[in-house]
Amino acid sequence: MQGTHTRWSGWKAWLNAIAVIGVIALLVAACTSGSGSAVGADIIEARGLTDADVEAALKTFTPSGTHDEYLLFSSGGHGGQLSIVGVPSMRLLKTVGVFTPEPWQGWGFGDLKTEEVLAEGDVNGIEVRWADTHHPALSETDGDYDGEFVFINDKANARIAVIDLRDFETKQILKNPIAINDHGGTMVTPDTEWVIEGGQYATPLAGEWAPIEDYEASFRGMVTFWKFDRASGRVLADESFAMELPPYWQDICDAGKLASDGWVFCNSFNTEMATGGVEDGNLPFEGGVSARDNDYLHIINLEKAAQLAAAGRTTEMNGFAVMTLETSIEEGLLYFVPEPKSPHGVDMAPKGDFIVVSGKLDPHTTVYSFEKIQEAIADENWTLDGYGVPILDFDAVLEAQVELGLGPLHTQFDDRGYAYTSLFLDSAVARWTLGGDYDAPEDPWTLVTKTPVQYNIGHLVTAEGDTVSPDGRYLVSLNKWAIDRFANVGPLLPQNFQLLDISEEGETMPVIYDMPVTFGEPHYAQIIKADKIDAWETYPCPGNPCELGFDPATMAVDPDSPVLGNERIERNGNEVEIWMTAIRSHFTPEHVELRQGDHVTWHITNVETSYDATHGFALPGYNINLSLEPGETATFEVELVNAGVYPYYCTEFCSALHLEMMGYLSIEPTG
Ligand code: CUK
Ligand code: CUA
Repeated sequence: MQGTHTRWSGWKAWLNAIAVIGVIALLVAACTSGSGSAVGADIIEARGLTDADVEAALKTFTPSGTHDEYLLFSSGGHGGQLSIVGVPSMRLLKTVGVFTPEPWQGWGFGDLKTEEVLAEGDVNGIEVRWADTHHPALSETDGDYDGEFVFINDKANARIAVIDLRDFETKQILKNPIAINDHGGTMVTPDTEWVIEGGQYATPLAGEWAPIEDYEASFRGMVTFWKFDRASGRVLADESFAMELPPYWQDICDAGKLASDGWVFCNSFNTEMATGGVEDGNLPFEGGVSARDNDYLHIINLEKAAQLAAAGRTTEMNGFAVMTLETSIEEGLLYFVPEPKSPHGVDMAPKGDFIVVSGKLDPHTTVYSFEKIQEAIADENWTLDGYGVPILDFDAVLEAQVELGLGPLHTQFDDRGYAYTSLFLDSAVARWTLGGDYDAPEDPWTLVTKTPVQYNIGHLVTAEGDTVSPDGRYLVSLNKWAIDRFANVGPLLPQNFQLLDISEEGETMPVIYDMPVTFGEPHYAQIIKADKIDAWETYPCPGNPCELGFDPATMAVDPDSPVLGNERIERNGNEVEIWMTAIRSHFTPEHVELRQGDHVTWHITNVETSYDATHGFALPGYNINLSLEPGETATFEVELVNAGVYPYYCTEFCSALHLEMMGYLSIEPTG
């Protein structure tokens, strides 16, 4: 089935290419024949477009009403959100509120269910309402995206979030109980049993304090495995565990698949254990951390670790199950392999056979064989590091090194045996061939071509490019700098997503679109076939006659939901409860007459069942702003500290009489 699908995609790419060439031929013919009436010829001339420009336009233009074939799920960077972009049109479709309040979605402005999720991310009683998101991870079944959930990490505060793709809303935020910050997250195992969150800058674990002079003894790295329960759509913290690691800076992780299913791979840096302090005459971090020629790829036997964790071979830190470094060494759960020159990025090839790591300061990318790693472990072909972790022999596990260019970082794959690596210093995307069983069109392990990108590429992503069956077709280069690409909008520039057409074999791999990115620095993104997403059009209305008032937090009808015809205000002393409905174009009730000092619990249901009939609810002066999607119920609580007359109103232009969709909250002064 998958094979047929891939071949058909290949054919479609061909047909598209033929269609594009056909249109260009027509345009050119029209031009040269001097027929002034040919569609486009005037425009091409007036705008000074080249053939390549016209081809790029034809490949990306998506006529009104037609939909993109792929969706890109992008990290929102230090905006703390997740954004969804159509591919190939590169139209921004949605930014989902995750760690940061988001007014359009009423995310974090009174709506209790949203406030509760955001509060799950509080850190030791401190409200943290932003995040530095790096790596989104779409849920997988058998190593392929299934379109059900997406996870994302917060590097700054060691948190992860769960977003349900039925309604594209964040359902859960988890603060890692033992870590201050993270980076190697989120990644998922092939059936999404585990969500991986690797650490970054080592600290004493569980929020403990130790002097920096005690770094080697008291600071530690970590990787956390969060158990995901698909049925409830939640991570189960009680069944999750972490592994204590040496105080190297774990960087990015990837899960094994197929041949390597059950294993996890994280690269690291600062195995020097540099502690900085340039102001005291010490080597600065940038020098100290990159002093050695090698750091260590961490190779973790997750399957065995999970069995031991379930059997209680963990200790508790801050109420969380942690497998000590001692246990991991004793049980053979952790191995290292040297990785050259400031490594960044670790990417598992589609068949689960090769692990690709790039050293930022090495022009080569290094490919390890999972099979050889297993042999080296079986043969005990290792030396020990300072903490007693076996370091496998580099030459014994090396499959290939491919010279690509300057500053290689991250790698993705396609369906033809090509790998694509970002070159930060070269500002380029390199296409090269995998060896082994991949049957690439050119010789194995060779650089095929490089396409310049603008500028300073970090991650790159191909369509389904980190799954067991990548699609190829499109590649998005996530560039850190835009410089001259867009009109000057002041000293803070957008970043630049560039779309590359990778459907042709060999050396042709053009940039066909530039998209300015204005939501923080996205690091990673994933591209999924759009038809895998089966999102709701409106919130469900179960039963017959059906019951409206769905609560996205419980994914069920709220038993307290207001019902048409039974809207009311009930008072019990200073406690007031309101059941309100919203429908085009009125709220019921329209007069809410209360007293200063009242404490109000206010429910509103949007009783619409039409696609896109969203209402908003804004209450001035009290920081209340809700988004009520069709069929949804929301509840907020408010303490009426200030008297006055407050017009509440709908914020979505929902009908011709939208402006009239309002009411008065009258708060009578007391004393
Ligand atoms: S990282 Cu930013 S370019 Cu967080 Cu995956 Cu490499
Ligand atoms: Cu409802 Cu405007």
